Amino acid sequence: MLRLHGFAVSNYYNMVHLALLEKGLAFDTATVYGCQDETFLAMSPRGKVPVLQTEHGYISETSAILDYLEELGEGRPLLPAEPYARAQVRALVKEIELYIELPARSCYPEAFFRNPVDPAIKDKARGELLAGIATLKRHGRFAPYVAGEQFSLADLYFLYSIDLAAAVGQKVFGLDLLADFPAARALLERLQQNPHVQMIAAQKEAGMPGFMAFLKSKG
Ligand SMILES: N[C@@H](CCC(=O)N[C@@H](CS)C(=O)NCC(=O)O)C(=O)O
Repeated sequence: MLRLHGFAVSNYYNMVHLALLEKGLAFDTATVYGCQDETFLAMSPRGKVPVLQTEHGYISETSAILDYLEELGEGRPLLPAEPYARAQVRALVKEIELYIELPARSCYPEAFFRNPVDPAIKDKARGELLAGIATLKRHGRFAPYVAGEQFSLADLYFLYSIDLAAAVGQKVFGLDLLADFPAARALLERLQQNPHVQMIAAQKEAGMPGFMAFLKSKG
């Protein structure tokens, strides 16, 4: 059986968790925080979560895990059948990851842990975030899902990147990144009605004290 390693506060872990639930695959979970211990690096070469344990071995990197799950060909597909449409979903995934999640992440210390971020890094992140949101406005279809009529991998990245990016916009830059993006706000509301999304949100809340204790133990 598949085993998902990671922790419920991690947005990347939650992308894979939601994919497994939506696809209806059998799996269980094991709590582990990303770290540089040799034993964990043997599972995840860069020391990050999520990691998927399969009958063949471990897979790290969210997009590789999600592709693997699609290629198993079991359960509900989260990519369209047609190659051009698949490429559009993958492009949206990359755009959200590279141009929204990653610049927002560079400001997480200040937004969520009261840990000031270097002004030069913030400046760069602000410009990149604005360009990333503009990219999503241009490319996303929101009909009602990011890539069109079907829930897809792009919605996983959207759901678990946009909320954090919006919080960074608000807390670090005093910007409402979704102010003139009603389609994105409507999709967030729709996705939050999904029982699996609600379950993951409850697990995130329940996992917060353990994660904070882990951070404290690292000093
Ligand atoms: N590129 C990785 C990013 C995953 C990632 O950033 N995971 C974070 C948690 S959300 C992590 O493991 N951080 C722990 C660390 O860096 O020590 C992926 O796509 O899976």
